[in-house]
Amino acid sequence: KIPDEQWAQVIEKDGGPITYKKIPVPKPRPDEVLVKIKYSGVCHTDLHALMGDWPLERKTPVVGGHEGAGEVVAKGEMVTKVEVGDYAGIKWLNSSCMSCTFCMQADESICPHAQLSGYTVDGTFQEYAVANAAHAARIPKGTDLAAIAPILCAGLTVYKGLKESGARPGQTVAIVGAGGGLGSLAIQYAKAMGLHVLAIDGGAEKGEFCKELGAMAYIDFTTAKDLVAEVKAAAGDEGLGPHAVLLLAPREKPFQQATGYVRSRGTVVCIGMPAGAMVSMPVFDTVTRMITVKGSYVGNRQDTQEAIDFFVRGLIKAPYKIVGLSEVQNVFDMMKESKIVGRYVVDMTK
Ligand code: 8ID
Ligand code: ZN
Ligand code: ZN
Repeated sequence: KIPDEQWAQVIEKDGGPITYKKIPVPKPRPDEVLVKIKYSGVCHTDLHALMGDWPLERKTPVVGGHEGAGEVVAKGEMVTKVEVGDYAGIKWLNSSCMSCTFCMQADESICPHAQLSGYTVDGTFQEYAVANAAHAARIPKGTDLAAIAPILCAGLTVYKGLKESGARPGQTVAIVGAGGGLGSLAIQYAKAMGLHVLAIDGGAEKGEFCKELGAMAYIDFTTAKDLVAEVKAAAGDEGLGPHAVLLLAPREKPFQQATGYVRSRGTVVCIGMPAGAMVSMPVFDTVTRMITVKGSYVGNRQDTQEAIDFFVRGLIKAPYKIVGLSEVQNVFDMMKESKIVGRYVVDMTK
């Protein structure tokens, strides 16, 4: 009952448009599962892949997508812990070597041999996709597959980023790009982790949205006269600033502002990846205010299961919109103009 051909969205040339076409259904290798994808989220990383704007080599042509949720329909002979019929998720980390020093410490996202869904290997914008069984996310039976799809990259990434920030319950985190895909989930995870949220994004609609999701304050970067001062003031505690900052926006400017408003001893976590951008900060302040600046890149298998567990417990409710697989380019067009509020998820049957 597994067909030979299927519909897919394929990146064929830098800059796009992405091509909706029929391609062969892949076969799982001995250590892989074949997942019938029901829904896939559309991440801004998919747009970077389409534009070819990162200094990281991409396969061409490549099927895009890396937030795929579905059901296992076949598996390789070495796969023992996953059964046909199980729900599974395919994420950015499609596989890693499992034997380098990073993999041995479960730091598989920095494995030099990692394979990336929708980038170095075919991803989840297709009806059937393969992933290494150990890296495929385990999703409990009965879970809403459309709602959980964005957890597989956006949710996992912001959950890991919040852990990396070291912010503790009761403290305040500023989320930059709070109205987007990662941002909307970051508000929800931060709230579930007992943090106060200061949301930063552009426009009134995203402001309403962030407050509905649980942000205590919203700062509009498009109208703020002195963004740094406004963020410090909104964080309370006599203007000391937020304890942590999650930089999620795919623009350079916030990466040059964050050390200005983060609290002394605070941590700035870089997650968004604007093309060609640099982080910059005054050495004097960084030293005398003891500021930490670090990067955070998706998460490992354990982080994945923890992020899913928050969702399954009903703690994470970020709105998303569903469109057909054939409409991925329309989603990219809206994303380029920062018009998306929350996340888009594509339905593989349409
Ligand atoms: O593991 C990782 N580090 C990881 C994982 C997943 C995604 C990194 N990413 C990267 C993506 O590649 C992308 O560069 O995170 C970035 C954001 O992804 P996204 O959340 O999927 O993008 P989005 O839905 O388009 O949201 C971006 C938001 O940023 C706002 C936009 O208005 C939008 O709501 N924004 C912009 I553009 N400029 C801003 C600014 N100056 C800003 N918000 C605040 N200040
Ligand atoms: Zn992603
Ligand atoms: Zn490795």
